[in-house]
Amino acid sequence: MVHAIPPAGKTSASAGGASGRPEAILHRPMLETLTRGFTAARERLAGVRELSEENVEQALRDVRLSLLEADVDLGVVRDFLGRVKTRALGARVETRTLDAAGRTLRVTPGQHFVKACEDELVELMGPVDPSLQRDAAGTTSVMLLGLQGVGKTTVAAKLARHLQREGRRVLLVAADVQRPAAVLQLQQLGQQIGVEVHVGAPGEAPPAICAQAARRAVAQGFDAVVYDTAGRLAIDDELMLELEEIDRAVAPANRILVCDALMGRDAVQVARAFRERIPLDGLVLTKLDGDARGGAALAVKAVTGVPIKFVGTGEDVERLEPFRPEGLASRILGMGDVVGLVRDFGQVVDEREAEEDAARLLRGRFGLEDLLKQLRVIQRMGPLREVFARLPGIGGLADQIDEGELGRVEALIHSMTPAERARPEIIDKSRASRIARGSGRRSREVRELIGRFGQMRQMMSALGTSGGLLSRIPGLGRLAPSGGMDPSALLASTGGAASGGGLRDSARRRSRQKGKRKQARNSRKRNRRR
Ligand SMILES: Nc1nc2c(ncn2[C@@H]2O[C@H](COP(=O)(O)OP(=O)(O)OP(=O)(O)O)[C@@H](O)[C@H]2O)c(=O)[nH]1
Ligand SMILES: [Mg+2]
Repeated sequence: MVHAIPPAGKTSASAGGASGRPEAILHRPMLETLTRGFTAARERLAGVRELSEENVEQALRDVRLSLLEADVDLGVVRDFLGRVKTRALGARVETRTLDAAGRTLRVTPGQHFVKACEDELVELMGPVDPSLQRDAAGTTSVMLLGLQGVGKTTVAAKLARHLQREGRRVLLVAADVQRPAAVLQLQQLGQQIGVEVHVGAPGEAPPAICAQAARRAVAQGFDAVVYDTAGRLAIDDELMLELEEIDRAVAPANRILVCDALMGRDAVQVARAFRERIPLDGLVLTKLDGDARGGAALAVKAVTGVPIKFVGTGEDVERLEPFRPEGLASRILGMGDVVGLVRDFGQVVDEREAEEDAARLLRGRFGLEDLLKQLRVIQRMGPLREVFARLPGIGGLADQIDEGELGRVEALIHSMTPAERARPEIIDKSRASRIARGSGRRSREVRELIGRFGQMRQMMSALGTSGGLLSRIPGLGRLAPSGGMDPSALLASTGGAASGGGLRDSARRRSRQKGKRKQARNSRKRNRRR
């Protein structure tokens, strides 16, 4: 039996979307279609005094359109909308609530609707347990299966990296002998992350290769084994038989299906078809960075009962995230994924160093060298555009980020001497033109950078612990003085982020206020003299 399922993955042309340009993939924030629908619904309810059958219906129409456009399974859409409606209209809307500090907060009907959507989205996609099981011998064995080109081999390496981070000794197994280059691909990835790759003898069949690898793992003390199997364009008997044989040969503790987000609704069909032959423990949804629709993420659990355990968000071996329905739900709702962001931040930032930065900033000694370090931390968290997309309230700005600007700022700082980096105020006209020459930029850009940095530094020391982009992230309060430095403000000249103007405005406002205070002091003095 052959299911008529279109080839997925490498045929990514469809992801170019309306513009049809393949590079457009990189410039479209993840799940854009869904976010657009929910944002429209939220805006529609922004001014209403209470939720009624009528205005909720209208808002749900926006949501419905985006769900269908995102290729979410029809039955799931109908069900989901019904549940949101019941939840939104069902309970009496409490318009007042207390926050943690005991202050009264007002909840608008629009917010109540968003909360209903959020709860239902989480319910739809969860519950999720991203942990991987161990077999009787204590080995975390993972068999990866899926159609051709969905990212199995990449996921094999990503999972190996993930397990390696947990302190495990991992063996990767090249069980794809279909594609001549497949073994080499896995070997290269293994080498990149420092993980051993088991390769079969010429002509050896995949089940035999896997069985041999399982024995080797026991004999040589590997406590995690990841089997990378072959894919096919469509689900056929030959593929299934081979997978069943491997399954019998090694009895893996985890049978993980890999699907890519580009498959849309087909991912659900594929998961169903695989599950009929092999009991699946979970799913990895890849290329979530490349698809603006992402409908598969919403529907697959509801239809097949197979939970998503991880999502892949890029080609790099580090781009694998444990799936968190709450995070995805708030991202879809245009509210950012703060928890995920904080987790990533924790992975790349050295706490002690951050605290030292904070102390230096408070003493007013934060230089361009420190800024450079901060820019690098942010870069390590992934493309700046993605970092922004996950911040609450400003996710929409992500599209305007110019990654190149970050590089230009770096180039400028690199051309400065250590003294200039520490005290940018010493950079006069002739130093500026030397720096410009060294970095291939213009003098004007050097002066602009120094000007903006000066304003930022002044603001940060005046404000002490608040104000910046990163300081608004709950949990980063401790790092606020250094994290609070808002590198995006430096990108203001190209429209990189909206905060540049805000910073300039408030600097101007503060200086006006200072002037007024001085005037008042002088006039008090004059009065006293009289
Ligand atoms: N953008 C993006 N690309 C990915 C992701 N995962 C994999 N890829 C890319 O997708 C392509 C196919 O990945 P593979 O890992 O070779 O897929 P496969 O399922 O092993 O392919 P076959 O072995 O031929 O069936 C490669 O170019 C990967 O770099 C992801 O999460 N995001
Ligand atoms: Mg492969």
